[in-house]
Amino acid sequence: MFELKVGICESCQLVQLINEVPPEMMFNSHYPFRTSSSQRMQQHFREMALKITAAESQADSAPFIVEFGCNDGTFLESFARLGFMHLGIDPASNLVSEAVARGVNARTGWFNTETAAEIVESAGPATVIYAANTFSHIPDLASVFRGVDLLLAEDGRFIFEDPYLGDIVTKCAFDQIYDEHIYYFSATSIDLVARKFGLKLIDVEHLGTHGGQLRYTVGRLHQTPSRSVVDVIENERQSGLHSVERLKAFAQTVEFRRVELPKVLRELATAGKTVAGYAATAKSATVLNYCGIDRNLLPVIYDTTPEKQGQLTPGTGIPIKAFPQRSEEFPDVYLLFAWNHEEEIITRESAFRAQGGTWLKFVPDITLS
Ligand code: JHZ
Repeated sequence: MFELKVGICESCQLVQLINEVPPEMMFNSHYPFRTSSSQRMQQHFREMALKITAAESQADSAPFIVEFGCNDGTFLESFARLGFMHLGIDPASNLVSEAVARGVNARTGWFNTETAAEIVESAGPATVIYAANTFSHIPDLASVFRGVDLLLAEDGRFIFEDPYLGDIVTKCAFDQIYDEHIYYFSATSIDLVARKFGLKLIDVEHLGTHGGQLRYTVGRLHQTPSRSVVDVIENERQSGLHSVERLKAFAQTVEFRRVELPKVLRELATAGKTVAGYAATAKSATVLNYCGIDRNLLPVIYDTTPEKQGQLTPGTGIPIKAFPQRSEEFPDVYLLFAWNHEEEIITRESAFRAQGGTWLKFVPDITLS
């Protein structure tokens, strides 16, 4: 049993889980999440690959792209097609096989100081090291930063994307807090931590993906940071993002959600409405367990992942099934756990709304629409 408790480090301002779940318990040959499960995310990674390709084509040195947490190869596939030198590394062997089947050069493993040393010795320095939704999942940040320092070319860039503490707090996206997400990064904390390893934040970009993320670019101390670094850090300071008062106020709003969401579900049941969960996301484990929502309040959750179908949600035992194919089987209300893919989902599910279906959302507020 692991307690899901969050704290902040007073010296580096890093918001983080207090208890760590050993990574091998989560990221192994049964890992079910696929980057390709969202069309919008596929497009996002193709666009990012194009951006990197354009920049790398202008550079003097031959490009070498290393991605850790390469998952099913969605991002690296573009580089494989172009014949760019690349390498993906991921502990989920099942997904590495899928990446290899896509033509990606990928291997099973963890990214750390040791593997970075091996890669630089066998293949030379990386011009870009990339990680999306991965760095915030690794407890040993020091080992990653030391690895980056060893592997990165002198003018190389370490680019990573992760949920932004600023969005989590302002949108009350408390479900981003779950076992896999050990860190909740901000520009301030990343710059402070990177500097301990002879690196620094040189660019930062706000993204709409996964409900609000930052794309951080870290480089060496001689590299010049862009204006956005100064602006975002100043904005975080002015808004008091890392202050204990601000974080306590966030915790209080989260407490309201804990009471309100099950209340809405009880009211819907009393009104005779059928409700089903939309997507058995990793995030939903926090919502269900924290708000005490079990199969009495939510009898089923639908999800596209074959490995999740036929299973029960952890701790709350709600059956996960494949989505209904016929409109007669639609529920009256869908509780949208994959709210971070709202646009993509609501567009695709237009038949549900056309039939009178209602979406129940809980981020940023609890709404029925
Ligand atoms: P989604 C995972 O979190 C885990 P999750 C991880 N820790 C992380 O950081 C993020 O991804 C990036 C289903 N689905 O993307 C498929 C549908 O059924 O919000 C998956 O089971 N229909 C690495 O799980 C799940 O949702 C759909 O239309 O919170 C993925 O949910 C879509 C788009 C998804 O991430």
